[in-house]
Order: sequence, then C-alpha cells, then structure tokens
Amino acid sequence: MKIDIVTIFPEIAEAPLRASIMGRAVESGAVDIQCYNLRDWATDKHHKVDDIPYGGGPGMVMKPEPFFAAVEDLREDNSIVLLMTPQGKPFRQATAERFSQESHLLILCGHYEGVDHRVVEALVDEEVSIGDYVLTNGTIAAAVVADAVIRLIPGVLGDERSTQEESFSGDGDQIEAPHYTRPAEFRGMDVPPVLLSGNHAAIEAWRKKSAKSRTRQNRPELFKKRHDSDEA
Ligand code: 6GU
Repeated sequence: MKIDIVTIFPEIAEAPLRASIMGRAVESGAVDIQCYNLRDWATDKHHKVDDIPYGGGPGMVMKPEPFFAAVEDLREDNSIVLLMTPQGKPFRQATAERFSQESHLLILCGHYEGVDHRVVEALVDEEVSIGDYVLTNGTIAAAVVADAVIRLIPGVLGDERSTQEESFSGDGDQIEAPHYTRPAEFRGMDVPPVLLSGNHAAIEAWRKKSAKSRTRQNRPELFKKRHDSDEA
C-alpha cells in the first residue's frame, strides 16, 4: 500500500511514521509513505497557500490552486483522496479496515479555518475527522489515520489475532478487558487470580465480564447501544 500526505507541516507527519511499528512497516516494504509540502505546488514567489475568506470573517482559507496541482501530480488510477478536516465524517475502526484494503491513500491536510470548498467538490473522495475537537491543523490527524490503517496491513503486526480481538473490531462496539503482566503481586496489588489459574474457559468468561463492565463504566453510550439491541 502507498500513503501520500500533503501538508504545510511535513515534519509533523514524518516523525511518528518513521518510528517503531510504522517505521518497520515502511522498511519491510509493506507500506510506502511520503510526506509532501503543499507549498512546493504554490506558484507565486512567497509560496502563498492561504488567503482571506470571501464574505468576510476571521482567519484564512487555504487556496485551491496548490491542492489542485498537488493532486494532479500525485493521483493515480486507484487513488482514494482524503481531506482531513474537523467537518469530515467520523473516522472509526471500520473506516480504518476499509482504507486498509485500498492501494493508494492520498491524504490532504487542511488548516482548521478551512479549505476552499472547490477542493472538496472536485478533488476529494472523503472528508475525514478523527473526533469532536478541533486541532490547529489536520497533519496530526493524518498521522493518526495512517497509523490505524498501517497496523491492519497483513504482516505488519506480529500476531494477527491481536487485531481481531481488540476494542472496536469484529462485532465489538465494546472495549477490551484489562491486561496484566509480571509480577503477580506489585506494591500490594494482586493480578486477578483467575488469570494465573490456567483455566482457559474461566479466563475467557472473566475477560467477557470485565470488558462489559469497563464498557459500561468508560463508554456508557457504547454499552447502551450494544445492550439495547441484544443481550450479549
Ligand atoms: Cl482531521 N483536522 C483538524 N484540524 N481538527 C480535527 C480533525 C481534523 N479531526 C478532529 N479535529
């Protein structure tokens, strides 16, 4: 898979994508990530990428020309063009799963005040938001999307089971059970004895029950959705 990110802050997107699991995914060839500076497609001598809004109001709006030039250079036959914006559709685990099946994601990063809407109308397949809060710029959000997608590419994680059993995957609008590692007793706090029992059925039952109570505690809206529709 190929992921191209177009932003006025390429250095913000680069660092997280070159480290750890994503860094190894790049080195292994599972994914090719390039971060581009939108200013490289600005044609005036100051490399201007924004301008004042028609109709007035605060802040600046990102100009259409650099985005059109960038997309025309980078788009391929099978590309999906995304625009990162707080006005986009919510990004969820199911969205990450869908994007992980694509061969090329071309991700455009907006500034919070907005992007000329002709970019959205003529170039963008999907507008994407990572949550109901406002970031100064979509670049960190693009790195979030890239991370969530890359770890789903087969071979990127060691143990494929870990993506099938985790929070928000499969049937689960539910969060995971808590995890413990050694030591079995730490500062007077014990690991739940069932996890040391070797009884796999009992461990499974404990994890189901814990996942349910943690979902009720931390994500009451998910709990309600799940338990209104069935008795799981
Ligand atoms: Cl994609 N961009 C910005 N600027 N803010 C956000 C966002 C994106 N998603 C949530 N907040």
